[in-house]
Amino acid sequence: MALDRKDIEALAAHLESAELEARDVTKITDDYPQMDWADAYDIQDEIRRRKEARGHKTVGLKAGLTSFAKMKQMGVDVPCFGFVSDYMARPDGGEIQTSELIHPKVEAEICIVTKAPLRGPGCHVGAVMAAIDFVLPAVEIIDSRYRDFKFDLKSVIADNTSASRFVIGGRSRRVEELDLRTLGVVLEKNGQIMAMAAGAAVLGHPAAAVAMMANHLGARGQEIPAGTFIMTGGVTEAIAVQAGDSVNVRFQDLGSVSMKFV
Ligand code: OOG
Ligand code: MG
Repeated sequence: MALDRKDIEALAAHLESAELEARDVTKITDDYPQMDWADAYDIQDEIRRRKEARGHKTVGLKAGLTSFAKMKQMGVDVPCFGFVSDYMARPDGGEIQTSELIHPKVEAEICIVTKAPLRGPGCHVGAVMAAIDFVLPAVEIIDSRYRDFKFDLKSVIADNTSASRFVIGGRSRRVEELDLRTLGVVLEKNGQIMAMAAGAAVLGHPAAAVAMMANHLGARGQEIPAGTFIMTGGVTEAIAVQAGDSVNVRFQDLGSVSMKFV
């Protein structure tokens, strides 16, 4: 740990205020180049503590930068992990207020809900498959608090991996009914196809993102509890949206998820 508790708390307040006021900031490693990985996750944990202290429930976990398309788009080569809160959820087919956001982008994500706890180290795809209760599709709206979406991995981890809004839709399926690797995803904006991919784009298998998350949490003495909603990360690159845009994502066997940006 390179930062002291006072710096961690100040940086959490700084990044969370930027989120809540829809205001961009420069990446925090510019001012704190000595910051390490533990500091980055400690800042994120402090943001989570602040939200929970104000009565917001943490309703899911997310993996980010798990697809090769996303890693390439953002210029990083390691996944990251964050959380989503109750107030970030929006209904399928609903409206997303762009005035509350800085520079939103949409991502198509294969999600799971667990029926058993997962704890690393040593968690693997098989253990994750055994712990999946059901699979469901979602769109994540990311909104980095960093100017022009320019960041490094430590800065984005501290910023709760750009978490902003999410929409769960479509229909859920039992994992035995699906092949998570070949599951196709087509992302449309204003009726035009913007990106497409299959589940294998996420680390070769979306369950690998969950295993990696369990191993990451295990190293910090935490586990993924039963009943956890987990977003495994965007399968394609993220697509920028603005007021007036309609987004519809079709997931093979899981239905579609849509929203309008106003
Ligand atoms: C970081 C968050 C990435 C995903 O699904 O890859 C993410 C970012 O690109 O701003 O949520
Ligand atoms: Mg995402």
